[in-house]
Amino acid sequence: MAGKKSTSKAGSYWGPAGGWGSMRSVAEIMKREKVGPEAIRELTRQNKPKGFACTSCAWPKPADHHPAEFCEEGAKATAWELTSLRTTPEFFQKHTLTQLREWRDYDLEQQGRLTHPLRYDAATDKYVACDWGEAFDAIGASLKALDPKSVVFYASGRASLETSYMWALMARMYGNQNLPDSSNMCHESTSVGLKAAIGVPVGTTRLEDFEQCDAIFFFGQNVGSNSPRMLHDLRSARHRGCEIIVFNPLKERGLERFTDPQNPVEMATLTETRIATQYHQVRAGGDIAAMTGLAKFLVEWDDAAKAVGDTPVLDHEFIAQHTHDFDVFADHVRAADWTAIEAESGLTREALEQAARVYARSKAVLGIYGMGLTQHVKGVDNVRMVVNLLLMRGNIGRPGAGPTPVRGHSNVQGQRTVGITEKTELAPVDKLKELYGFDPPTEKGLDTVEACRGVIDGSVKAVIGLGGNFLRAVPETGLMEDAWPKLDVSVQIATKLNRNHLFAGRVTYLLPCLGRIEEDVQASGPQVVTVEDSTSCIHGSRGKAKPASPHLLSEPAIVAAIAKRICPPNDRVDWDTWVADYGRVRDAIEATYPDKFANFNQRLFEPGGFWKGNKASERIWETESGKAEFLVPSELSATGFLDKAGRYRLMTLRSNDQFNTTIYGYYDRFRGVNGTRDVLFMNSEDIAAEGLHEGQVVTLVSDAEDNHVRRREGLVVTPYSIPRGCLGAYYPECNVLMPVEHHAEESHVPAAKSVPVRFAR
Ligand SMILES: Nc1nc2c(c(=O)[nH]1)N[C@H]1C(S)=C(S)[C@@H](COP(=O)(O)OP(=O)(O)OC[C@H]3O[C@@H](n4cnc5c(=O)[nH]c(N)nc54)[C@H](O)[C@@H]3O)O[C@H]1N2
Ligand SMILES: Nc1nc2c(c(=O)[nH]1)N[C@H]1C(S)=C(S)[C@@H](COP(=O)(O)OP(=O)(O)OC[C@H]3O[C@@H](n4cnc5c(=O)[nH]c(N)nc54)[C@H](O)[C@@H]3O)O[C@H]1N2
Ligand SMILES: [Mo]
Repeated sequence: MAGKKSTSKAGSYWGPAGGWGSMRSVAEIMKREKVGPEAIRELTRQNKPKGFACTSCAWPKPADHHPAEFCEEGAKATAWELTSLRTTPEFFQKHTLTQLREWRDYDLEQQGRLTHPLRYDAATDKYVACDWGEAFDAIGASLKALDPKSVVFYASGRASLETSYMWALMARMYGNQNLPDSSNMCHESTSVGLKAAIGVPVGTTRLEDFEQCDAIFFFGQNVGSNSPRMLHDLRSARHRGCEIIVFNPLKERGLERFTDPQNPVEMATLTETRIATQYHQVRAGGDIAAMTGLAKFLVEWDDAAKAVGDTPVLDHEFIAQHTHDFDVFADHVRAADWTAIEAESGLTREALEQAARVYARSKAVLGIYGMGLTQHVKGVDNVRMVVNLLLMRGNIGRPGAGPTPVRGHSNVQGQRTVGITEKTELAPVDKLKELYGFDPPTEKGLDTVEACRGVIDGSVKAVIGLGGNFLRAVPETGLMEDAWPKLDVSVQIATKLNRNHLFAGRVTYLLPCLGRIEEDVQASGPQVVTVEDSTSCIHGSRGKAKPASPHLLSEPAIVAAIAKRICPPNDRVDWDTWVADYGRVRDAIEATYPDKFANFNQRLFEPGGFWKGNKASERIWETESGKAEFLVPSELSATGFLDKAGRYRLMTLRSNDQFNTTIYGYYDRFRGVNGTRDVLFMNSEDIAAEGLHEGQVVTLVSDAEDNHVRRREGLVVTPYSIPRGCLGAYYPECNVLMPVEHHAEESHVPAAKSVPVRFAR
């Protein structure tokens, strides 16, 4: 299964985000997935009250929705799930896992939906169909034979609140909280950073804040590809005159300009809205420096105003009443050195002054950010610098202002809300004890990085995956793939075949489940599930499509069946009743978290979702000091390593044609890359300095200086507008270059946006 020949011409796409390009792209995937009329009908129900919540990103679903409340990426996600293609037991009869490991991620998933539960047969190196009872009994028996401490329950952020609650409870009743989830690779830097700084682990803003802000500071998030529905909010904000100041090493099209595919006039006249009013191509890892520069201007202007009795630049009343340690922070930025700030950020003092001027004159500012901030060794400091900046002018807890992390998976925030966490302090230990009469474990569980370490060193004996593609998404994929076959138990609950499934342990099962768009009928009738979006609003979701196969079980049914076999009997936890009626799971969620989920079952379909509340947005600070905390970052660079000759900062990126490890296609339209993913984005001056040329095929090696050899061959040098010393390439194909120990210090998020690499000679 060789890849198509590259026709890459990076930077050659001139169209806006959205527009006709987006319509064409949707049409293509509909054709490729051979979807029927049902999928088209489902699209009209996407993100609407009584419809289903899109399985793509976590951007909020508005109360007054558009006629079509989906975007290019959402349509692709729907087509992907409702494909008419099937990966049947006959397929597995034809291919051994050894053969399939040569296939591309794209080709694996392109076989379509899994149809039958499968057991791995070592003798033939193939998956064979089995029945559900056999699978559950074998999984149950093998897990019961293990020390619970050696078992990991990984969750990808798509599973519903109901499934997630059951999943976390199962792990704790079984005897651990080894509950890593995709959030551990994603916004955990947010959860740790915001919690420490403002007392809540999530953003404080909501959709209506986009109607009230007069500036948006936008760091390291690629809206056009990863949360396109937000483009509507940005576009309206721009039309009101709101300024949008972008910090991103790459000129991302969605941040530059947008044509609304839902607006016939814009489409017909090719009208675009310019999104960014300032675009700063910061170096990868340079945001702490850039924000220090902004803060330095603000403090200096404020000092100057004070000296002559002018109107202050900072909100001193807010700072005095609501914050802690401002003086320490202010002294730190006063002392910061401009030469160092310019060198690390790659931005001039004049450029930073321009941005700071906008901040200083704006009454309400949103700080929006994504993986460009969280996935660094100093990812938590990055997040806290955004908070510092906002706090300086009271930009938290009032309309149009506040930190706005853009979450990834459609329910990743919700999973943490209902107990999927390895951290005891975040688990509802007392409530679980009170409700179910058992002693939940209090020993900290394994997060993703720790789980990887455990797989590599052999202390982890079993990994059970609720969705996702753990082995492909994690760092150090070389050592991880080598170590996986040593597992005693490897179980994956999934909708489509992916690379993780091609690595077997001693006992290995692949369990196919219903997707969220499909009808889920249980004893009490058709079921509804719920998800939480990036702004803490909770939405019901009703699947209506015909299931891909009659042999599929729902995620709650699979979790319950495993739980019944591995957890001690408990007459207060009736797994079967929960599966028969998910409303009973919601009752349990409400009982466990009464303040967030009051009247849960009555509020499933409130337009725009129901808001679970947020203390920081009311300026109630549940922090150590009882106030919002300023933080002095420990270093100016977020990378965690020193620059040196030959060393580059590699950013691993998503294209416009993928959802994480799911590769929809090979056309990264916005970046002008077609037919290949083996590209290496590089500054022309660096290309010349390295003695390379456009189109040359090169090998990158790890420059982590930890005595591990990590190589990625076959990357095509592609000149691109990117700061010197930085490289860009696609995730997950470059994860092999990421050391497992290269992660955010406090949150353990793998530092995927500044990986130290050099060219192999
Ligand atoms: N269609 C689609 N939608 C998705 C996903 C998908 O794969 N496809 N994934 C979902 C998930 S799980 C997540 S977490 C989100 C991810 O969405 P994003 O947060 O947008 O993540 P990335 O695409 O990895 O890259 C983020 C951006 O950060 C920039 N960047 C890299 N390094 C730095 C840096 O040091 N500083 C700054 N300022 N910028 C930097 C990159 O140029 C890129 O534009 O999207 C979600 N939505
Ligand atoms: N280098 C690098 N690595 C990264 C990142 C990066 O930017 N750079 N980003 C990180 C981030 S932010 C994240 S969130 C992770 C993503 O890591 P994961 O969440 O583990 O990966 P996904 O690719 O989203 O998982 C795709 C698989 O999920 C399964 N699936 C899809 N829908 C369903 C469903 O409804 N139910 C079930 N049970 N299974 C389903 C399908 O089998 C599909 O193959 O990757 C991380 N890894
Ligand atoms: Mo993510």
